[in-house]
Amino acid sequence: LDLAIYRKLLLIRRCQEAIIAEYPKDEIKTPVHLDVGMEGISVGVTHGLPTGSKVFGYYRGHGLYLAMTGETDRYFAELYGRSNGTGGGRGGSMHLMAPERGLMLSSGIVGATVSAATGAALAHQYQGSGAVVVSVFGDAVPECGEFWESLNFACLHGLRIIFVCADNGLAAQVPQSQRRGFGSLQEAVGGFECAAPTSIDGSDTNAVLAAVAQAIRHTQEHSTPVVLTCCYFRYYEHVGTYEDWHTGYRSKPANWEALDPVARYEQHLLDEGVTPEGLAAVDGEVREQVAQSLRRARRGLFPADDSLIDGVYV
Ligand SMILES: Cc1ncc(C[n+]2csc(CCOP(=O)(O)OP(=O)(O)O)c2C)c(N)n1
Ligand SMILES: [Mg+2]
Repeated sequence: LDLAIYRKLLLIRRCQEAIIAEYPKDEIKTPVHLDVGMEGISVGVTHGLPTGSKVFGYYRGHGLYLAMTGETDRYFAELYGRSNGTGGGRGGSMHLMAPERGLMLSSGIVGATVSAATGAALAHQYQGSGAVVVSVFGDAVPECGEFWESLNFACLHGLRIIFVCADNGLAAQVPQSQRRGFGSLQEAVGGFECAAPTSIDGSDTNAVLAAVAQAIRHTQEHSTPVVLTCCYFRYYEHVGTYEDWHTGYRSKPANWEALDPVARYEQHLLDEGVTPEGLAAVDGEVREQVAQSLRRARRGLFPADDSLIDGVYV
């Protein structure tokens, strides 16, 4: 089981390393919001979900997609704008989704998927389903009215929903101190009828797994929402494939290594007795999968010209 988690973490990391290597060739036209550094959250919140659960993500969503599907053919096809991509080559990196695997929605509009997630939790309640909904969003979302309306509605109706704030402290280049009229999200939701345990180190995959397992139990037993904040460090610029230390709005932390969720999980496995060769074998498989999918994606067909306005409602 632990190796299955490792495989997911590594798949997310290796896919994004491939994007970073390929992007300068300008064949991938979609903007990319990389979530390197966030792997522990993407895997931790999706790994142990009960059957029938639904996840609503957002534009920084490579990890959620890869953790929930494990597939890379349609993923890379989408990034290369090919017709066999997850969105027929039209959605790009901000709209990776797989409804058939429970990843229902993604959007480039900040906050937009939170109310849809809340609606899905209401549908579950109507249907008498014990499944949970997970709404994953960035730390700018609690500055949007839509978040508070959704939270209010979910608390009022006792919905089984887990709100997960993937907190990197930044909205593009702007720190929370310049945006928020409140302190922490956990404190701010204190008056609502929901559970809001203290925030979690999102680069510690095991901590996220444990917190989400606890949140699932809580929302199922008490029929109240749970609000989790998972802190992590965004490695690259807000959008694009470069590091941006030189721009001056943030600096590289001293405890850099401790913030790497993949390295931390590797250490956990080594401590558990997994051999370095065992880890290398997983890495070899993942690298091969990524290389093959990349090759196939670049050979894929672009959408036909006469399909230009398919899916456009006028
Ligand atoms: C409604 C809306 N307002 C503004 C924007 C412009 N915008 C794009 S990303 C972003 C920052 C969001 O930050 P956060 O929610 O913390 O997510 P992160 O990018 O850090 O993962 C903003 C303001 C937008 N896309 N949608
Ligand atoms: Mg942020």
